[in-house]
Formats: sequence, C-alpha cells, structure tokens
Amino acid sequence: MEINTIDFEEHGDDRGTLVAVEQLKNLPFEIKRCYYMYDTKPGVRRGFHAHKALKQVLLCVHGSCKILLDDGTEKAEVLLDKPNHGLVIESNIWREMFDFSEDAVLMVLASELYDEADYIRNYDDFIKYVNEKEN
Ligand code: T46
Repeated sequence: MEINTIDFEEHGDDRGTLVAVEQLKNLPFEIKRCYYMYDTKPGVRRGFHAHKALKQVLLCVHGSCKILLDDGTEKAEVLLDKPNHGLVIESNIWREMFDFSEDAVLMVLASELYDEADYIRNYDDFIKYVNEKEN
C-alpha cells in the first residue's frame, strides 16, 4: 500500500531546531484540530479504528512509536522516531499505534473537529465499508 510521509523542514542554528507546519503549504489540508498523547503505558496498543472522512498527519515529536496501517487489502507498519517526520493517514484506513517509547509524545494534526460519528471502531464493519465503497 502507498505510504505518504512528510519530512518537515528543520530550521536549525546554534540555538537548536525549529519546525513549522502550515496548512495547505507543507501540510495537504486545513488543520481544524490538534491533539497529542503521552505517558503511554508499556505494551499499550491504541487506535483500532478507521475514519470515514478525517485526514490526519501524525508526528512523534518526542521519542518513538509505530503505526500499523491497513486499507482493507494490505497492511504496513511505519516507525515514527524523528520530530520532523510526519505520517499522512487518509480516510478509510484502519490504524493502530504501538511500541511507544516511555518518553513518546505523539502529536496529531487533523482536518476535522472531533466527531464520534466519523469513527468505524469495528474491524468487520471497516472491511464491509471499504468493500461497499469500492463497488
Ligand atoms: C486517531 C488516533 C491516531 C476527545 O475528546 N477529543 C479528541 O479530539 C480525541 C482524539 C479524543 N477525545 C477523547 C475520546 C476518548 O474518550 O479522548 C479519549 C481517547 O480517544 P481514543 O480512544 O479515540 O484515542 P485513540 O488513541 O484510540 O485514537 C486517537 C484518535 O481518536 C483517532 O482519531 O486516528 O488517535
């Protein structure tokens, strides 16, 4: 399956490094929401859902974690371990996040406000949904 990542430009000087994310410039959609997760407990796996409309970019701005992506046909795993390395997740992709380092901060830039109705939280429903969309 196609994996879309964005390596945001690092503006470094002798003070350190700064990364800027700008909607519709170096990010392919308008940002309506930002959320982040940290203090993730050892062995935790989260996500286990797809979105009908939401698009997102995930950045592990501290530490590392892995993301499983599943389009209903193929699966792929992506390691996020650099604060400027973003993973684009389009709609209709099942995702799971795992292998969080103790210090991981996973930040997500989202194209929509939070809406529980946009979630598909059951894997069988997800497969049915993507198959119906294709036919
Ligand atoms: C996604 C992955 C990468 C809110 O109140 N507002 C929000 O914007 C979000 C994202 C969550 N919540 C509440 C809903 C739950 O009570 O926070 C709690 C944890 O959310 P959830 O169990 O959905 O978290 P994850 O880690 O399974 O999934 C999240 C996002 O929900 C999801 O859109 O793609 O991160």
